[in-house]
Amino acid sequence: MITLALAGKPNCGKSTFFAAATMAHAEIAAYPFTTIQANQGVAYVRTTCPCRELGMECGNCLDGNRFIPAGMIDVAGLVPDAHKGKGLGNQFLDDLRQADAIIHIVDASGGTDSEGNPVDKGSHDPREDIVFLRHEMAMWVYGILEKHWPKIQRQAGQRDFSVTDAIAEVFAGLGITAADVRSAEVRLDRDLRKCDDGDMITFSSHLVEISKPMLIVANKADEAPPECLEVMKECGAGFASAVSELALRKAAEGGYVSYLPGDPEFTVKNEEALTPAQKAGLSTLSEMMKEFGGTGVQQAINDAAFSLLDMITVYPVEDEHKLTDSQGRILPDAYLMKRGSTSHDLAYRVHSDISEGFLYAIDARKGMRIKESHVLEDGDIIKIVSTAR
Ligand SMILES: Nc1nc2c(ncn2[C@@H]2O[C@H](COP(=O)(O)OP(=O)(O)O)[C@@H](O)[C@H]2O)c(=O)[nH]1
Ligand SMILES: [Mg+2]
Repeated sequence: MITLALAGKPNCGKSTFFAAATMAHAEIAAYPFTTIQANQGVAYVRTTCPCRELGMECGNCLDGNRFIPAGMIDVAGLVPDAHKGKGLGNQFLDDLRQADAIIHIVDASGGTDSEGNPVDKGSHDPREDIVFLRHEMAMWVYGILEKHWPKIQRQAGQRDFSVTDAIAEVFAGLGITAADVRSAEVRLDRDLRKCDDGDMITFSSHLVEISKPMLIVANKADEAPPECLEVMKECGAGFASAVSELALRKAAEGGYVSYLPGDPEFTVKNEEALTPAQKAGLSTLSEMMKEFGGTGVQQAINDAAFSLLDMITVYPVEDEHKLTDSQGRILPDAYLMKRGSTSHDLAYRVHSDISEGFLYAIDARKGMRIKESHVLEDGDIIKIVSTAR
């Protein structure tokens, strides 16, 4: 399962986003450090289920929309200089370890200062928050590297000693791979052995960018002044209103509206049952969604999975004709896999025994045998034939 971490300064809306995305309870309040311990939950990536197109009803999707679980972590608010231990910095940064990608929630309304304290709307430039988070993360990595650097330098003179491998070892527990280190080295374009502190900081920021890709989400879009929306757009941010998504999911749960996370609009089910205040609330929501094409919460999760992490969806089956598992369930599983994954990678995901006994696979859509090196495509339905059962 992929894991997405919600990061950002206090009061930008992380816990609201988390509550909406997971529909789990999280404390939501307008003062810093509401979330003391990282909240972990399950959010869902939305994709089109193949069943409709194949003229079937799989029973595992909602109106042809498949929701695939992804881990989500609500990382408590990061303040400037968190890497020096300010706020609850190091603990929060540690939470980012498990993350495959980071969704950086930014308060696009400009109504909170760099530490998350309320200020007049539009008076804080939200672009500063983007710079600050990148800097914090780079300095966090740099801090770790700095500690290990003297020893690495001492060993660097030895024959057969790889500085790259040594750095990779230092960061192994943080989900940073040797390939990430090599890519960061290439970007830096300098001999690591001859680097000064400035180079090391630059190297650290490359390493963060490569190993923890980040999506910028301009939250509180519903109350953001136009000039704030403009600057966030220039930064390539997607817009969101976590508070709207939360309200909608609750309204849907209560049976007031028809809405699936990620829909561009919703429909009111029972107009008469609503109070005038509820009606007015839903009407404001509807206007906001028209302006932004939805609440942006599901879009952010999907962008993180499909654009940032470059995932595809693959459906393993045991019966390539009926597209079922051994119990007759149609398209029982949907896996998110990195683009470029092979049928052998899928076999491994299903079970290591299946992968060890791999004979061949069948592309169920084409009814064709495929080799273990065959690169899978988005929406593939695959049967693995293995000596293992
Ligand atoms: N207008 C608006 N307010 C929001 C939105 N998301 C969160 N908030 C409010 O911002 C405040 C802080 O939210 P919270 O989720 O606790 O932020 P956190 O500290 O980052 O976890 C609360 O008063 C929320 O209701 C949003 O999309 N729009
Ligand atoms: Mg919070």
